[in-house]
Amino acid sequence: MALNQLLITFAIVAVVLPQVVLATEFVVGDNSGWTINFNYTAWAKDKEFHVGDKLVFKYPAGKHNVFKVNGAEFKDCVIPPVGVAQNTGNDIIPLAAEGEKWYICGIAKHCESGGQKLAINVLPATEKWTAPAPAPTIPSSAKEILTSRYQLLVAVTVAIAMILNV
Ligand SMILES: *[C@@H]1O[C@H](CO)[C@@H](O)[C@H](O)[C@H]1NC(C)=O
Ligand SMILES: [Cu+2]
Repeated sequence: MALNQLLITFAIVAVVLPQVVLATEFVVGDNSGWTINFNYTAWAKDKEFHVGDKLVFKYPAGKHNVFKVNGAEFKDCVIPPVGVAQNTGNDIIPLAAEGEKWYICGIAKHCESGGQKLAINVLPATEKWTAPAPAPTIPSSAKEILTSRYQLLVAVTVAIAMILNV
């Protein structure tokens, strides 16, 4: 009885886990966070952002903020007239739609002089693993690790089931 419950739990985890872990939270600037004199173009360059992922802007509250802007405002570091800043110091921005997104800091000349601006391109949502086979075109090494972890989990589940002869 308890054994069956364990196996059912494994099976549920094996199905649910990949869809959970494939939504990535990107801490903007990694350990540097959201700050001046950091090259966010270089930071974003080799990353793939997908619908369903999240950006997390981390900084000491009050020192910076985050405005979502359009391409022209990004280029000229202009704060949008009706824009509302995120300013908690731990601003989580879900990427809800595909396409180019632009973010700037609106404090002093951080954007203009400090280069505190981030442009990203958001790709369609990652394919669900419930599809017959994973798409062969997912290039990110992070996802390959996740895939192999998932395959490991499935293999372990199957092995346990076989050993226990259920
Ligand atoms: C930031 O990085 C990008 C991409 O690596 C590079 O093209 C650009 O010149 C860098 N900008 C500065 C200000 O260093
Ligand atoms: Cu700033």
